[in-house]
Amino acid sequence: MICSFLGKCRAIKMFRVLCLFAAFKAGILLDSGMLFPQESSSREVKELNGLWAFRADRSPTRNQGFQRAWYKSRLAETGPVIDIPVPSSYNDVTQDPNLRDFIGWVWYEREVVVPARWISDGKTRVVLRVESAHYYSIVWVNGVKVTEHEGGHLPFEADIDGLLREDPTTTTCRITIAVNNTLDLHTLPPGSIQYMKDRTMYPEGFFVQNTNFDFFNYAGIHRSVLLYTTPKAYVDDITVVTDFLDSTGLVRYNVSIQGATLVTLKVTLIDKDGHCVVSSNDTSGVLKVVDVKLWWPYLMHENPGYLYSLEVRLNAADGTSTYEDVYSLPVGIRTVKVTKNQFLINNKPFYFHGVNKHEDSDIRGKGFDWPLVVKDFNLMKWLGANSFRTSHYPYAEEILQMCDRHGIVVIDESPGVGIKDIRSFENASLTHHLEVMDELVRRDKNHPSVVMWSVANEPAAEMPPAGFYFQMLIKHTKVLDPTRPVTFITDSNYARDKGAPYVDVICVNSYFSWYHDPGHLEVIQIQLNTQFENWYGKYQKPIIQSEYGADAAPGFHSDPPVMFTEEYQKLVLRDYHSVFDQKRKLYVVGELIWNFADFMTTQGVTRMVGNKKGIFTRQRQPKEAAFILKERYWRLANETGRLPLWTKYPCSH
Ligand code: BDP
Repeated sequence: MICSFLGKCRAIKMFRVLCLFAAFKAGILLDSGMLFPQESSSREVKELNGLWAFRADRSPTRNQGFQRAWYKSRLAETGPVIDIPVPSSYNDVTQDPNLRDFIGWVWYEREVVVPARWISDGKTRVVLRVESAHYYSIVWVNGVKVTEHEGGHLPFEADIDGLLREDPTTTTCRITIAVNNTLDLHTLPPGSIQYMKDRTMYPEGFFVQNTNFDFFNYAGIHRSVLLYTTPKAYVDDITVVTDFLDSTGLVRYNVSIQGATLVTLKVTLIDKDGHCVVSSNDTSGVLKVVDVKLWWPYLMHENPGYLYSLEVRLNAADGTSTYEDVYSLPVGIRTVKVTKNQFLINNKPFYFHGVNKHEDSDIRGKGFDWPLVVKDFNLMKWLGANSFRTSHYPYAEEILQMCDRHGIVVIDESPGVGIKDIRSFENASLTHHLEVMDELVRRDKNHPSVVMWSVANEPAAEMPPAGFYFQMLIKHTKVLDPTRPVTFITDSNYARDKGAPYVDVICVNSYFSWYHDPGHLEVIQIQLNTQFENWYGKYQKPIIQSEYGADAAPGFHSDPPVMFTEEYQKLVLRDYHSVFDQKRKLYVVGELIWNFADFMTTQGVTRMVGNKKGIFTRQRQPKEAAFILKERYWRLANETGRLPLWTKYPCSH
């Protein structure tokens, strides 16, 4: 009896391991890694944040910088420069209205002292990395072009030690980065430039950038720029996929190595207390973790966000030198699955009660800022939010690391927002969109907090090419990562949506009593009920209300409530919630408020200094709606989860 039971268990375990292998093989198609730069006994990191010299190319063609080769000498030698902080958007840090709305190339420059040993020992690889610059970037070191990159929200890098060694007498190097924020029909997000040629109406050279998304197109170097080192033989990438059976965790891993063929490797999984749990000497395999501590979301378990650390230690030698490289990857062991009406984490139903965010704040725009990140996490935890969506682009990797550690669940979204023009479904767009998904999955695949990929927000999914476009995009993403569900966020009619058949989870945005039937709160419940019944009736897939909400100018009050007051915002929420409460027992698996905080948009008659649908102001102070949501989210957590001990008194935290 026991034998056959154990045999069955082994067979199931074997089957699990085989599935893990299959999932994994596909996931390692990407040719090189993008491991987060990390200090270790073999690696150094030098952040280049602070003040950079800066000049916007205001020439009519925006091309003077290239014509006059501004990268060839110090920027200050070819014209006036100003101080601009990195990381930060450049738009809101000066008093110059033309720079706020500037479109075209801007030039950044910084001189850096490189430690002499990085160059002299001949064994060190030096990498220049830009965590994100919006939108198109070209990078020179000492006047020599080292890389270029399209896309504003993901990192790119270049090996520069060869170049530095060309002149070993000097340890100072000059880094020049030209960044262009112009969007066209094939960029992500798309946009178009419109020239106004009627001289009776517009001045000479007048043009505007048109976009179909609702946030300010902040530009510049938004995240850290850094130099980091690795030995010449190094750990280039690590991929982990996890599973568990009963109390045994399974960590399927693959390490890819560059710079050497003859290596010895030691891979060790270490628990939070620093104890070695299991180790191996193979570059790939499955580690079995006895008495596994699973990674759980915040408010689903009393010990959320449990992370092991996978230490990879490589030793290699060539004819002349020996190399050692060490990299430690945080690993959370958990599974994600979707049934026709549930979203399962570790085989338990998970209900998203969370927020949509933006990377946005006063002065910095989209610039990365630790105090802001920490404040936002504290607010999310105060609110009882267990999840957020990275609307409408990939966020800084440091934010995902925080999510891993705090157990905040993430829907990780590509910058595919505002795809409304039929030409943005052409091959050039699809090719770029596929590349962006490669870059996104390559960067974020190992984060346990990331439970779903979102390939786009509210594309014109009813247009004829949308079916093929999304089929390709979703298939490709599933090949890159077969372990996570894929979605795109829809706002269109369930009957005409050409992409919905391919997604795993239906994510719907709707704004009843706001964009439709403005002022009529009484339509919300009936229309929302119809929305859910239609989508579920047609597709039988779990549904997330991925956006809902209403603008409220903080401090505006009225009873009876009218639009734009805090009372109206609260009532919209109340009516949505009553339908969520009926449907979450059936097939609705989540609700994400639009938006966590007020945020800046392009100027227009429907936006009064930005979008005011935040439940917090842009300065992160609560509107009345925040308290409604807080009360609800803690109630949901009490019903569905297991709270950490300190949450007995949540108000004090
Ligand atoms: C949704 C969009 C979001 C907007 C929101 C709004 O996805 O980007 O900010 O509408 O209008 O449809 O507030």
